[in-house]
Amino acid sequence: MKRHFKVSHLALALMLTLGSAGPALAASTSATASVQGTAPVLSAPSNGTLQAVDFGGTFATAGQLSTGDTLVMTYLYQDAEGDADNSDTTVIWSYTPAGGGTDQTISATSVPAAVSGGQGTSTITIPAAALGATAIKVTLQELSATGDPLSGLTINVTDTSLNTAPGGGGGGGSVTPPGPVLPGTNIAGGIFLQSDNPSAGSGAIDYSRTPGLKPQVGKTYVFRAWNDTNGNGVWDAGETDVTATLSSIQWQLNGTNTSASGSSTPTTLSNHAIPGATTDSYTVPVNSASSSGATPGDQGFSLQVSFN
Ligand SMILES: [Ca+2]
Ligand SMILES: [Ca+2]
Repeated sequence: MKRHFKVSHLALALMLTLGSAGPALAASTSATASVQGTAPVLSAPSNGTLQAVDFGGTFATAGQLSTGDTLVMTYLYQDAEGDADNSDTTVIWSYTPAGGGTDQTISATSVPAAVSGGQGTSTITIPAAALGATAIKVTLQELSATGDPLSGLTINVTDTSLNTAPGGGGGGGSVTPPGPVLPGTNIAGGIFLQSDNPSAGSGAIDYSRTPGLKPQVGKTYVFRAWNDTNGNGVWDAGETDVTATLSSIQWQLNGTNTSASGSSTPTTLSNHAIPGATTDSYTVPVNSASSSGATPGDQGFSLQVSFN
């Protein structure tokens, strides 16, 4: 008890000392609640639509998205108090795989607006795994680095090729081409002898990249497409087989059959689609079963596969 009394006595002395040291204070109200500003607002630079963004990019095929394409999202950032942009940290790009399943995210490089009234951007490269996906999606939130409130609304774009809800909601005047996503520069295709059992890293000979190596009548060849991550045109170990996600395969005959025409008149074919040859394999037929229209059948022509 004695100790307790001593401390209280000391505290009282301090309070009296502090109180007498300052100037005489006027009367004061109680403090208000904390000062509040407003949430930041995002809009499309192209047309000023609120809670909307614009899209641009580089497209391997005009009018349709392809793997390897670069997509750039741009937004106008405005904050009445001058709080800095932090919306870039909320950006999530994704796609639904062609075969279904859960949405897959796409890594992005996002840059905030430098000032209120400036533009923020987010850039992606469409991955090979997005081949065949119907659409590219992106979400982001109006968010500032400081201020109260920090956040505004969430913008949900379910298809970067649309500029009106429902489905799109991008709202801006600038959109991307539509899906489904075509094979682009990072997808390679090759023609192999079926009995070579081609697979990633198998070293099986690619007849479409081996000049002078002639396919044989009666043999069965297979077409394979893969994610050519190192861009060398070779199906290396670890490069994913994407043949099954293609939307179409078409075997073709090409060229002039001079080497086989003999006493017949040479025939020239340009991307002649072989009827029914739309799967991943083709057995070169004898003359009577050939679609070439030439007397020596498929002999003398080149095989080629177009795919999407
Ligand atoms: Ca603010
Ligand atoms: Ca490769």
